[in-house]
Amino acid sequence: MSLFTPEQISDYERDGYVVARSLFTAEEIELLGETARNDDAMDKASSAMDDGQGNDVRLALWNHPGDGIYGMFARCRRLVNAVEQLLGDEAYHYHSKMILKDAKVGGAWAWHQDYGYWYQNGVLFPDLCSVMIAVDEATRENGCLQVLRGSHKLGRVNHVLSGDQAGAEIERVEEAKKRLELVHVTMRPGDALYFHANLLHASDANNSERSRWAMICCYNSASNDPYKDSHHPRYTKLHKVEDDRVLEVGRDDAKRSRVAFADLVSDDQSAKSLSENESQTN
Ligand SMILES: O=C(O)CCC(=O)C(=O)O
Repeated sequence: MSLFTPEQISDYERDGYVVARSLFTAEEIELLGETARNDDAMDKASSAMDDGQGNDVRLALWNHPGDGIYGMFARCRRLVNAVEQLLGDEAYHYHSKMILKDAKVGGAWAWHQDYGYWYQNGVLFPDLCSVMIAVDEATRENGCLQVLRGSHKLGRVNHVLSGDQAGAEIERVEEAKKRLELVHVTMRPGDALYFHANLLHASDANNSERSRWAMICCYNSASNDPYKDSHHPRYTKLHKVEDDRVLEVGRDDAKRSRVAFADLVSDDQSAKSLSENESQTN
């Protein structure tokens, strides 16, 4: 089944993103949120990175989608078929992550392109797409994602390390802001934002009383297999599942979580390789 209309595909090509409203039902998204909030392994695996503004951003990441509820979201036909429409190619799972942006303390994300990181991993083309699934409602108050509409057309902008995060060069971002519209992407639980790997995006800290958790599933094109090994997988066939597996697995306590979380401190070399590159040139 193809999800997006030709108009939505044109929107994605022009803007670098498109939102699929209510991609997941209230029951599906509640099961996802409940599993994640009770997932001790996720909590332990989650790492806090300094946002450089006095708060921490917390996230947990896993490379292979698995057979639990996280995997059913990342592998279900309604979501993946739409990614393949946008990529114009077979998609494979590059990794997924949960952004645990807690009430009052959840940190800000600097302006960046995902490809600013992934370029370091031997990925030649920016032919990747991320899908941000709102677990909680995302509003301006709790730090929803912000995007610069059309910024995927800038190509890859240099990224530099600031605190624990890599951000796009600030001068370019400021100039891009003068020419491109800044959009706050507010979302209801179950909405999904599909966005291009070169889209500039950021978010503010969460100073509100309400958490803003979101799961982001990232896909690479099969034809864009990285030319070298990194901490994210090279081409690995993605086995799609029928859409009703989300609920079936979600309702079965014994089957819910079950993914191998990455050790972000030792495994995530993208930011580290940026700092190494910088010191080489300095
Ligand atoms: O959840 C957010 O606010 C931003 C997350 C993000 O940009 C990322 O994981 O690359």
